[in-house]
Amino acid sequence: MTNGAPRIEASFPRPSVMGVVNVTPDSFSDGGVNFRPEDAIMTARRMVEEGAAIVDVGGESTRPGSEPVSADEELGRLLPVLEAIADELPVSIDTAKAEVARRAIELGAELVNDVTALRGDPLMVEVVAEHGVYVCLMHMLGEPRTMQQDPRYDDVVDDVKAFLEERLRVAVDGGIAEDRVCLDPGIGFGKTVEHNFELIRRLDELAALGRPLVVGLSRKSSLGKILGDPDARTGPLSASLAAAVAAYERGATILRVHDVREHVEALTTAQAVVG
Ligand code: HH2
Repeated sequence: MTNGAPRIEASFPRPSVMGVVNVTPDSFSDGGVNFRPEDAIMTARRMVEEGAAIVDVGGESTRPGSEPVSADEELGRLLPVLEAIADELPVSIDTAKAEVARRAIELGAELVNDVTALRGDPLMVEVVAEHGVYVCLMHMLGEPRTMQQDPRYDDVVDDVKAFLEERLRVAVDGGIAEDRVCLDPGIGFGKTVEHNFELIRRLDELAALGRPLVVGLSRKSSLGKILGDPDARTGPLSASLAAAVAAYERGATILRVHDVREHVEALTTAQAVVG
């Protein structure tokens, strides 16, 4: 991808679907399913056939309580997959490591999905700026190992908005064109069930930052919890679809999901109904 690529809004019209491909043994909802490269490659191709605008390929779980993996381990998982698909399909790389992002971009990835919003690796800003790729900056309170231990905010929406505004400024000051950037409230990353739903309810306040919003609610435990299981670790597809449609109606541009076909159908319908 070059600096002459279209604005992110042009590449991802509202609503667009980002399919999740976790090349990990331990992700919270699909851990192991796409751990073998051949399975990940097949899943990615199927997701694009089903209507995903991009597939988000990750080699490190960020589920609550997870431990980080080394860059070598992450690349060992990702390279066989990226070598097969990154040139053929629209690919996003889900990593906080500049070295992993750089290798993925060289193989054809067009978006860097950094759950640390450029805080995890001091070289990440430069890698994104230099290659002119898209970047998703996500809010997270704390770090995955401990983030769900009693998260607190003054006002969750105001706090997340201020954080995203600051990270957008860091990105732009570091040479990343603003029209390459999308923002994400980071559902489940240092947030209670009520925090997560308040962020969706008031998503228009985050949309006021003027950048496209990515929202990842798919299968997250808050959905299982509101359906009556206080110990839920995941949520069902039905709840994921309802939540994705609610987020779309409140301004989400890209919905990050595990079940692509169902979400494309639900969002196409929502778009036809609400315009
Ligand atoms: N959620 C997860 C991972 N990456 N990236 C963005 N931008 N937004 C999200 O909400 C988001 C994300 C967690 O989901 P998953 O990838 O399925 O699980 P794991 O982190 O356990 O691999």
